[in-house]
Amino acid sequence: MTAKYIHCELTNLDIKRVITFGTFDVFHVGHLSLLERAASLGGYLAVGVSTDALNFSKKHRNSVYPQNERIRIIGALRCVNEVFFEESLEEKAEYIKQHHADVLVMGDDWKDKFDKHRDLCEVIYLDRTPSVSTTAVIEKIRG
Ligand code: C2G
Repeated sequence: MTAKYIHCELTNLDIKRVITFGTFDVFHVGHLSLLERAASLGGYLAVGVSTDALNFSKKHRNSVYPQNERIRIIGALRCVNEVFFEESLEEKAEYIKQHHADVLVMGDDWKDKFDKHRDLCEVIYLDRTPSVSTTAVIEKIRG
């Protein structure tokens, strides 16, 4: 079998594309568990990392790590295939289309919030890891 034939076969594989979004500030195992579980639902995971401006509008405080550091950390993960900046919560439909996503995955703290996108892709909410949060980590460091 020639290499070209093998390449052709691989490009024709129907790989399920997963997309998720988040700030991922002060990265912790709750974030990692979400991303690994999201990745396990398909063959390709694209992650929209919230810009500093979007994070501020969501959390009303600046992130500890700036956007360029947060996106670099997420992009280095074995379970992540692609990263991009999420500029707005309202652009989710565009991001889903741009990235040809078959599945949108979010933690269940967002349960029902993105059901309107079920016309574009499957929407799955995964259990949030209860024992850890960026806020708790920051408080712990502050002592
Ligand atoms: N998460 C989790 N367990 C935790 C903390 C976070 O499963 N202990 C999940 C969240 O549910 C979310 C993802 O990890 O799906 C990223 O969490 P955040 O960085 O807090 O992102 P968030 O502010 O929820 O931004 O467009 C959607 C937003 O950008 C999501």
